Amino acid sequence: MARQKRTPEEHSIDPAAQQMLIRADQLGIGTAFTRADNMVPCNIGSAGMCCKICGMGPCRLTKEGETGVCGATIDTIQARNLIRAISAGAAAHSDHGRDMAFTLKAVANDEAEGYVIRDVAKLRTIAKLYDIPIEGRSPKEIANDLADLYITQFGQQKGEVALVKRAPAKRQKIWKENGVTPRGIDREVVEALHRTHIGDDQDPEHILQHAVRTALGDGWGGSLLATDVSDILFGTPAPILGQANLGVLKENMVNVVVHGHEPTLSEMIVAASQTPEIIEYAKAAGADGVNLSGICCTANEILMRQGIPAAGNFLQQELAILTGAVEAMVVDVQCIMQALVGLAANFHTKVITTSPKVKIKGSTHIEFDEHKALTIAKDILRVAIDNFKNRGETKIPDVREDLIPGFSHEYINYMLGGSYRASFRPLNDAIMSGRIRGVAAIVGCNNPRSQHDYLHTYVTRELLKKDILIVETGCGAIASAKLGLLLGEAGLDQVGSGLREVCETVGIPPVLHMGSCVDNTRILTVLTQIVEEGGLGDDIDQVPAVGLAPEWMSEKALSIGTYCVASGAYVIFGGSSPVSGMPDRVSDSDIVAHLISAGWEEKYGGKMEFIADPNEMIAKTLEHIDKKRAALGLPEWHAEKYGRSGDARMLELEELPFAERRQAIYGVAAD
Ligand code: SF4
Ligand code: MSK
Repeated sequence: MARQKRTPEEHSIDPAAQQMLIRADQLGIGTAFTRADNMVPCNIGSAGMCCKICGMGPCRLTKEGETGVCGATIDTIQARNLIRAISAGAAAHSDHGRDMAFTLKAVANDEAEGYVIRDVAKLRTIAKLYDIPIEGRSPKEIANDLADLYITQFGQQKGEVALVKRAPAKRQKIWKENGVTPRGIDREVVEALHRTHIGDDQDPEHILQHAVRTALGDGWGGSLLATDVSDILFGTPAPILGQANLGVLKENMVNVVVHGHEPTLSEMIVAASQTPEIIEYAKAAGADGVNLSGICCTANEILMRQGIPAAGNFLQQELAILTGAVEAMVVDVQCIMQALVGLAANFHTKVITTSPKVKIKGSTHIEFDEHKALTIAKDILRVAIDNFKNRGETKIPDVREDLIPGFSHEYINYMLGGSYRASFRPLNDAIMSGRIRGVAAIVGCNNPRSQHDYLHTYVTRELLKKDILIVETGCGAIASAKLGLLLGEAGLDQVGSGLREVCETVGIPPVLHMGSCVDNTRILTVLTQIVEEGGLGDDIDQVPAVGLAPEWMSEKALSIGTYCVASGAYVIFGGSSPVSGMPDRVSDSDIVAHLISAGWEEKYGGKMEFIADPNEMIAKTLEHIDKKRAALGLPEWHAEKYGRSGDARMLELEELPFAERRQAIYGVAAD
């Protein structure tokens, strides 16, 4: 039975998306939104109760006490399904990290055309963490050693992944005690697949213990090193002006949209698009130049560093093509819908795949190779420019919003204290006093099963009112950008008075864009630095902080959630639970949900829950933050306690006669 069809307004809260959905309807073209309406999810599979790992199945368990042909129980099947999803997510992130490490190696050996080491300071800081000698050595010599160390982490068989030592000392001890410190990034993923083959690990708790180890190899391994190397090669982000939404596409220019995850190709396309030969080539084709924009996390990578606009988040990849104004959508890896190719056939858009790992039937494949990166990037742009003449009718929504992205943990540290006393002290103090009640990381994807961008922005807005500082990554950050929440002054009138004072004093937006999906590791680093600064406990699980992925859909989100939980965070997912089990579950099918919440909380201090109702997400976030504040002995948060300083107070004082103002500010009576 098909679900009831939703209207464009019910599909998305974004006016640009709504306009494109109306256009799709007029043209009779389907999108993920309409396919989601037509495709009713299987209620057995979505609850984690279907096993198809061997040829005796698939076994669908629908009754309490039922088992698969091999005797597998529902909790075993759910745990196996969950660890397989987490492992796929960890593999995706970490393979991205591996490619970054190989690129660093090639750059260090002068084998990567067009790339340079942009952030030598970060290279030296990171190398020092692993005792790689830096004094008297060239950046390339240091980079060569760091690349070798990072490449080794993937195939390492014994010991500990080297990056794990960047976690708080107490946390490392917890991992050791629970036997979850990752040995090698690839090893944990392979072992997860081995353990879940028919007839292997069948104790759900034991399976989930390895899920934690695999995810930690992602968060404190593959993803963390991906972020390190991206910063070293392309620059550590700092605030920069950008724009977001489909209105960044330009009528008079060749529009090239880069989509996927890795910055290696997109950064080179940015460089190629600015060369005189490409600009001339575009002009000869009748355009004013090449206009680049991004979708998904590739967008975040080049937005954070270069201010290149984001055309949209995950659910806007098809909508960008529906404008009719995109000459080429250039994709690398992850979150690329197969439907793009069929959709593009209605327009002139070329879908260009570039990764040796990703081909889509019907697309154009121009394989990327970091050794000839600039040449390939120019070739890709020429294909797009040649396609400009084929453009038909266009409809670009006149909807875009400014934003300030670029809040790397290095920049947050700097902005809080300046060059001479960079420190997390002011942030810790603001949390301790209650000006900032706590921190929420709102991250992750879009999912057409819910209203596009609604959960992200509703939860963000409501938490801001309660003095919660928000950090964001991934498609969630693009959702907030489109709503104007990533601008200095914009929306501060809707922010709690204590948080507002901090934002005004430091000069930051109340929502900090910290990057792409792999950059969730920046959030782990911030939490570690908060702990190391002192005053908020001696481990991440004591910090009044919560992670939320309200519109999650990818397996990577599950890996991120798991490594955050194992790092001590309370993580709330929206949407449906992949381990929900039977409706009104009471016994068997409750076990895995219990293990990943109360079970993991007992071991790691963090827990994972799936909560569909946004108001419940908000209530649980605040309840958790207040519980952590109380445990630290911090004062109870009061909405009205602050708000008598900052810009608001200054404006108030400006109204007063000089003598009274002097008295109010300095406590000195007029002469
Ligand atoms: Fe069925 Fe067991 Fe095979 Fe899974 S492993 S498909 S439960 S027989
Ligand atoms: S792109 S993983 S939809 S955040 Fe990183 Fe967005 Fe989720 Fe893909």
